Amino acid sequence: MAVTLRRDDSSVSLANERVRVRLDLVPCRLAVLDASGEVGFAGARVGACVDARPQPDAELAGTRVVASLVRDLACEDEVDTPLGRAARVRARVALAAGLELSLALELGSDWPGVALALELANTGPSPREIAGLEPFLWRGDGSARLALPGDPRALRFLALGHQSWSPARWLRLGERPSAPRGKLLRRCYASPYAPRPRRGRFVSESASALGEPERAGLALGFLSHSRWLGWLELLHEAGRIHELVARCAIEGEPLAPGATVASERLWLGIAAPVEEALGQWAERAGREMGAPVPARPLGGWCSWYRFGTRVRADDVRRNLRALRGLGAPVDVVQIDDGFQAANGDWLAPAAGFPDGLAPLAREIRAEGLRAGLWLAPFLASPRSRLAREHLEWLLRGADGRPLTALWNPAWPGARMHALDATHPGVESWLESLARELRALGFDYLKLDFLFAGALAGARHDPRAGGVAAYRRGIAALRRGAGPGVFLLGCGAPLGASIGLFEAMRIGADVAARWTNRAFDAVVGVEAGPAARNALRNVFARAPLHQRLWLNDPDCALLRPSAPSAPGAPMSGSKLGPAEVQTLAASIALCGGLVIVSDELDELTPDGVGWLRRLLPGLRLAPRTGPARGPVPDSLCTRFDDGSALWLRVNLGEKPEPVELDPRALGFSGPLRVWDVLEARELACAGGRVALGQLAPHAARLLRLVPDEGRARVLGTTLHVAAGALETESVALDPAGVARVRLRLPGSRAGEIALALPGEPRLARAHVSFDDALELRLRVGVVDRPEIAD
Ligand code: 9PG
Repeated sequence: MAVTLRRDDSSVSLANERVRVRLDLVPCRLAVLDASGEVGFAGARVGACVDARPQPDAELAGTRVVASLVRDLACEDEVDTPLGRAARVRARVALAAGLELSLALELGSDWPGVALALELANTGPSPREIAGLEPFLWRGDGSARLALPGDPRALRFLALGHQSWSPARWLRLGERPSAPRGKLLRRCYASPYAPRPRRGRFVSESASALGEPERAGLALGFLSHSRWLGWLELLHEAGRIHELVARCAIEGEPLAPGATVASERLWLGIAAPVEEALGQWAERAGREMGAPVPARPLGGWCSWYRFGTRVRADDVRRNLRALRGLGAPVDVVQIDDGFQAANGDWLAPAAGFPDGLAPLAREIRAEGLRAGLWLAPFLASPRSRLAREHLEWLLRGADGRPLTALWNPAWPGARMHALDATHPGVESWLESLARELRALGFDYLKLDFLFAGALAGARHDPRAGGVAAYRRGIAALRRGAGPGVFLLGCGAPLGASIGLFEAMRIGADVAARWTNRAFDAVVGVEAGPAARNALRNVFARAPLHQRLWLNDPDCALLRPSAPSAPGAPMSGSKLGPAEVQTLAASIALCGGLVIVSDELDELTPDGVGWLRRLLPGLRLAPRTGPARGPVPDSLCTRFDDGSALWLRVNLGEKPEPVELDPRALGFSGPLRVWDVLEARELACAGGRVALGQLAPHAARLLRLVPDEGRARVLGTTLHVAAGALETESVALDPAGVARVRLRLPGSRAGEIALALPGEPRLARAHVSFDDALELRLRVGVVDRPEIAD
């Protein structure tokens, strides 16, 4: 199916089987609707905010001008675009005296939406200040229309959150959105130019979704993130939406006569259901920005959540040894914050690392593992040599003094400055720093507090904005680290990071506690280190996995509940067994990194069992269930063998009734269901199954296997996948002997349960093997034996 391009005196339209795009010429108005005409919008405009600079934390200042008449049109049936072959319409549009826009719309044959590019030209005689560009400006006036099926009161707006730790939530209209308190906290958790959210004004960074849960809705998001920060704003009152806008803040110098500035490219799509919107956008943004997504996730160990800044070389050594004894497939051992003399002086070791980092990196690599190191490359303590010797490298505020990027009481002096990566000295320093770390043996870098690299401020290169500076800095680190390095972003501005990282932290820090209300209250958003805060983002941002990077849900904490040991502040745990299990199962279904952060020798056999079952990671991206609450409460991963893993959690404080609806998960025929956490089969006739009440903070994890009348592994206790990863083949011969081939890296011991055709009972066996096993199991003569070939 191709794209149909039509043009008449008053409009031009592009259509495929899924969407219809119409651009009215007098005045310039855009409509994108699905094939039925029931989902989408009409009457959207494009515009700009001019004759002012963008101001931190404020609405875009200046004069708002919107496109009026479309002048020249150029239509092309097939062109190459960053998203593939597409039809394209280009238009020149009058904006205001001395300013002109050019607009491009691209639609591919099977795209569920359109890509929009906007460029502003200064056609006047003098330089002009441009505060921002507005590639999508929908206002509920005149003939403008938002078409969204369902009950308008049930609409939700996905607020994605600026950086890794910022909350991502599906907001109800009328709800008061949370916002960080005060300037310094906003600097950390929100993007510099997006306005402060309040009742009636929702803000989402980079991308968003709008619609009623489980119904079709809109997917909106910036596809490119090369230079400018972009966000979406929704204004509403008394249940009515009156404005929905996509904006980019344009930093840097005034636009010279004859010069042009482009907005970041925007995606405007229709998602059915609206829960698919985030994945729809992310898939395209990842493609546009060339996201280097590895084929396989990593598993490993991290020092932070057990040792904090007091980590010592011996702590790492001991756990490295314990990992060897475990025989589980791990890839990386990562040293976190605490090894450095000061933030900025990354190559000068702290007292706990008397021999420096090189011997430790060597020991880790001698085990065949990646050696991982944390660092916050854009931060510098005022006490560091780096800041003292290179004042000119620091990002400055409007007053010309080095800006305070952050206040973290865990560090000596607490106050941190940010580096300006547009300074050539910083750029080459970052490159040589990464080169030296690689030379020490580190090939996995957890780059943290990255928001500091994209802050608003006065830079050495006045033409570069925060995003350009940030991307230059990360590029310098990657150049220095060389090929094969694995970069994990953390505390990172998500949009600006697309295309730069193998993996990305997508939520707040975990902690060995469920909530952290005191921290959340001080900060104003749910960003305090706590299992619940981390998990909410895992459920909200699950669709980013494999599309933008590997998601990092943060670490598994498998230690038993216990008070902290005296003098070891992060050693205990307040998590109960159900909470540990919910955290572990959610990390598994996330499909990305699986990193444990316990003292391994302190784990109980239960904890060790969980760790073995989490590794290797599942790899696949789950689908999220309906966003009925602040975040979806279920994830579902489909495997190539036709089976699925379905996780339902209760992140709330009241028991909730749980129901399994196989149809909603895409199963239509007969089904057998294995309860992974209880290691037993559940009765399921194929229809909905009531699963009783789910206690607060608890989880159900089920494996769904289509019953196709042949012998199959229904469940195992070898891995959370419960058979989906480890079953290579099952064959049943007429004599009633089942041949089962299992393959799973590591030392394994556990149970397998075989479902046999026409036989309600399971055949169970205890198995133990390293890496692979071929098992012959006498299961008796069965009704419809299969002939093994
Ligand atoms: C090391 C830690 C761990 C952790 C990171 C990050 O706002 N704050 O003061 C703040 C402090 C620490 C923090 C996040 C915020 O955690 O996510 O995994 O590496 O740094 O310091």
